[in-house]
Amino acid sequence: MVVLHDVALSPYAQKVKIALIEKGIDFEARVAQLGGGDPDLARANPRGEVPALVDGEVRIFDSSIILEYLEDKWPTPPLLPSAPADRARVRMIEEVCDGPFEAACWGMTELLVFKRADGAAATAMQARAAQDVGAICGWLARQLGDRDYFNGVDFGFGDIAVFPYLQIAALYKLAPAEGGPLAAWLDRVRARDSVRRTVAEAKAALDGFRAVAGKIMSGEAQRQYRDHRLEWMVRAGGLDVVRHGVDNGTIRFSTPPS
Ligand SMILES: N[C@@H](CCC(=O)N[C@@H](CS)C(=O)NCC(=O)O)C(=O)O
Repeated sequence: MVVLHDVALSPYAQKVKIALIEKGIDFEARVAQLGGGDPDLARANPRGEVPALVDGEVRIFDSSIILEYLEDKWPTPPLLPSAPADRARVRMIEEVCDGPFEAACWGMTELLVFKRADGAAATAMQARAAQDVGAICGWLARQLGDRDYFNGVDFGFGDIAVFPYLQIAALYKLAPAEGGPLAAWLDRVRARDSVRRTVAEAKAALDGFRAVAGKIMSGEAQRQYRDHRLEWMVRAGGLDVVRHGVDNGTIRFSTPPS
């Protein structure tokens, strides 16, 4: 059986879980310990990130690469559109969602849960996150156009790519605009079994996340600041947040695989 190294609140892991369920693939979700100290996860993914997928001898990291693998190995039902231009469109949506969209949502978590800044600095950074999410949602609404799904006629990777981030943005009350096309799309997608199960598992993991947050804030474990996230933090005015996190050992950077 396929094993998914999982953290239910991770948007990247959610993408893979929704795809596995949609494709009807039998899998075991194994809860990973982030921040080091999980040899199983380290074997599956030298970056120490979730998601990682183990299929017999095959070990794959990175949610986008895992989705492509699932589509290649289990093509039915297809979750990518068939026309080359549509496939490229969906992959571009995924690129924006996994990059700047995720980074702005993650920035809000750093501020609201991990209390990385306070006072005027925190207010300015939250405003920046809201501005970024608003701009990205405008772009997403144009991508959706008059389609029911980002993927096209049917639900697929285009939708899986957007859901985890729009869901977080909605929790933080940053988006989507009430009554708009993205809100209608979100309602449509939330009604799917794959999404309901993924959301229910994420809600059930909230207490565990608070415990991990406590460990990170006390310096027992570290949050990974990488690529888009790190860039967002610096761009949003959080250079001191990074400096402080490095000094007090609550932040780690990515390390090359060895
Ligand atoms: N590009 C990767 C990103 C995965 C990622 O950053 N996962 C986060 C959880 S949301 C993680 O495991 N971080 C490791 C850590 O915080 O120690 C993907 O698409 O799978």
